[in-house]
Amino acid sequence: EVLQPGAMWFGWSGRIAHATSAAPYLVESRGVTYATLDLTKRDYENFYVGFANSALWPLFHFRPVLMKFRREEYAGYLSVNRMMAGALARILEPGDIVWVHDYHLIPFARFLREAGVKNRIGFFLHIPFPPPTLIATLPAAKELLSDLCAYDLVGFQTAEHARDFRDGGARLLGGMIEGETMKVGGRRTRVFANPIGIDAAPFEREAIRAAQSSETVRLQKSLQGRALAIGVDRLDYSKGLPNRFEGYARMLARHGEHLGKVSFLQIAARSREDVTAYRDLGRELDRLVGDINGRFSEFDWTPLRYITRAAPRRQLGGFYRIARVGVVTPLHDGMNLVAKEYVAAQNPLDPGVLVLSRFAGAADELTEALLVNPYDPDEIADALHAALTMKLEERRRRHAALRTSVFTTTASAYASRFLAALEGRAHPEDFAFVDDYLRRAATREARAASSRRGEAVGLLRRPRRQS
Ligand code: ADQ
Repeated sequence: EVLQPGAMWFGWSGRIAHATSAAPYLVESRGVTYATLDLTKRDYENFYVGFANSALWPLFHFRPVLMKFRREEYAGYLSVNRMMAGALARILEPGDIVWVHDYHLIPFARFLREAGVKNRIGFFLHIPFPPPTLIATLPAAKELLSDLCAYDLVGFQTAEHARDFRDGGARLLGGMIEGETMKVGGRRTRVFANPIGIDAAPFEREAIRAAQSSETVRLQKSLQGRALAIGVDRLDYSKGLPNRFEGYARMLARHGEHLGKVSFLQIAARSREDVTAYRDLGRELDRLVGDINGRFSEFDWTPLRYITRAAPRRQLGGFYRIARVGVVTPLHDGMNLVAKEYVAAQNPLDPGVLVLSRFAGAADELTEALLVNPYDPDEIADALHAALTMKLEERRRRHAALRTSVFTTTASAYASRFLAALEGRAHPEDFAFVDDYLRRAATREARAASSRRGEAVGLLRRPRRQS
């Protein structure tokens, strides 16, 4: 993919160094500048492991009990944001548009403003936003809400997240709401819902190709005619894996006709292992998988195949395509792109069935999936049974509706809508650039490519148009 010259990617390098970089390390590739900064171990622990992933992540996923707030970690979060904003401010040019991504960088615009930056700055939150009573439990709630108001535009995955943010601003900061605009202390911020999507057509093409690959053929052979159910997630407590497995076990116990007739493949890439809650989850799942397989296995059948490594992206499409059921049951999720990828990968003539949590952002659009409350393992069990026994005609009807949605709200639709809102107009010539950018920003695999730890925090400087 050819990026448009003039674009810049700016963010953490994913590396830990003895000293925080004074200036970004610059690499040019095909006219695109990658500007990255190293963090010290202490910065990494306070900013990334600490405040971002042990306070914000659990709270924003409705798990206040898992939230660990420590003032020194919040101070580290602010200081990394200040340092990164200062480094960007020194290389920004007047016409640049700045698009900041995700919860690691909420105060970024405040520090850019303090450094005198007058450019348009937008922010997109990839994860859910908690309602006012929940965000109020965070000791830094008011400060973070007001930091979001330093942006010109704030985007959320769903209308509900956008509304919860506006309600929080009104209740905690006394903000005035006029339609999509929130006014706090003389500043106006537009707040809107802009669901993220995937590059649906290329993903579909890749899936068709991958279905013929040696890996997919091997998987197919190993099934020996059994139906495949598939789950693909990061190993994260927001993804609801224990309830998913329990739901599957209940389905097997209750509907004996599926014994020996279905294989569940769960690919769960280990993630954030520096955070205690993730290690605890790993152990809980090891035990649960052992229980289920011990209880139901036959000498020639394993009901649950469990892999704790990431699968190469080019394989996944083929696996999705041959899976009769796609199981996506997070307890809470900003969007969940796996749900969309599963839909895009299906054969429209003989499609599989998507079982989807009501509390994934994707449920707003993918209403023809089998929607479940992921807190109820029996509801998951019922949906799995319904999916495995669904007639072709109903599978086709549901898939056609899901497919239309996935092919409409694509990655480029998302990006062009955000940029149009940020600038007040659209520039179709930038979309190719943006597509590629999104692959970097929004897909886990791409984050892994740009960062040793599988996650980068980044922002975008839009290409200047040659007029
Ligand atoms: P994530 O929590 O990482 O992202 P998700 O959107 O489901 O969640 O996945 C991102 C990508 O990673 C997908 O392209 C998926 O295929 C890939 N992936 C996930 N598990 C994998 C595995 N085990 N092996 C290989 N690839 C895997 C955050 C938010 C989401 C939001 C996205 C984008 O938490 O709610 O949808 O950002 O905004």
